[in-house]
Amino acid sequence: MKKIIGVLLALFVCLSLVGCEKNKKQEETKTTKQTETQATTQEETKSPKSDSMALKLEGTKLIDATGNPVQLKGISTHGIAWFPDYLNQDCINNLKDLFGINVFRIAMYTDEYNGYCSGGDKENLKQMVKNGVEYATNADMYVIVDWHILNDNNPLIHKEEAKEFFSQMTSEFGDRDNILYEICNEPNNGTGWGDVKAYANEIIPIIRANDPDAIIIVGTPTWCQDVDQAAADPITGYDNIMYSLHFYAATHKDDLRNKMTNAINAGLPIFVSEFGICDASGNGAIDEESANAWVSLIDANNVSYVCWNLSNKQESSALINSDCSKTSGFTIDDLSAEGKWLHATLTK
Ligand code: IDC
Repeated sequence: MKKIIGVLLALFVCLSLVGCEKNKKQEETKTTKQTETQATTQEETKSPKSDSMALKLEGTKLIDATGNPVQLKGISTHGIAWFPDYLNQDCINNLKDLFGINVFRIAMYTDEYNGYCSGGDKENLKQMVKNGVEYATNADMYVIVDWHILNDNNPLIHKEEAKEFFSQMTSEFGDRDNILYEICNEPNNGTGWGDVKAYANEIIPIIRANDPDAIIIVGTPTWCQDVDQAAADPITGYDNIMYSLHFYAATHKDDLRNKMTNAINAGLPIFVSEFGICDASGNGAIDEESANAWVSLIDANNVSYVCWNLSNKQESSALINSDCSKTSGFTIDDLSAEGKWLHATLTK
């Protein structure tokens, strides 16, 4: 008898345990379902992504789908081949929270260290760009895919690779509205606007075949200072084309600021897709006075701007202190002098 009672008791305990486990599982499913529903409801109350993030140009100004002016403010990676580890979701979320930025630029060098056209692993570089785009998209941010020419001073040098690259990127991302394509970082060393324009006229149709309306940013001669040349002879036949002006505040002052004003007055849509507040080498002393003069002018014209660079390299344009090896979770204390200036500027 005792034996039978023992067996029954054990059976009872077993059954109750199974029951508990089942309830727990049901609870878990419920919670997951609730989270999914919450996410869907939030998605539904937001207008669909294509409507909420699409950008277009009205004259020289960027506007959103409802016609409101948009100013993008953000951070550029250093070359992703040098500093791949900053391309991670936590990092992008962290930069968005800390600096309040809404755009992230992915700089893929074409001709420097392990560059796309100079012996780098093309597939791996493309994958990094794609990952960066996904992270920025997950964070509801805009993202610039930057074909970062520099050593290769004329974009025509690697035109064929550029065609193939932008064709692939746009076939992947052509239906997204948060992506901007920067087709050549900085033409330099005597490359004239004629060559840049010829290049642009070949790359733009390739992008447009897959993405009819993305903002396309075209570099200008002399490391993106000669916006006057583009203003005198802009690209025609396409909408949503912008022109980049780059400045390094300790080197470029009133002369370049005046050039920017004149080009805007002449009707050229300008995008400052890269700037630093040190000198043009990316190093040297920072010049906050000149930097602040730039920001006043930029804000007054609602121009978008992106700061160089996300790294802890020992150079003054690096935003992270060189002794900080984190790749996310930054606080103000981890920032360099330029990083602290950017933080103060973007959060005031
Ligand atoms: C610099 C980096 C530096 C790197 C170098 C490679 O800051 O660490 O060794 O490129 O050539 C630009 C360029 C940008 C430069 C930056 C500073 O777009 O690639 O980055 N700069 O020199 N234009 C003006 C300045």
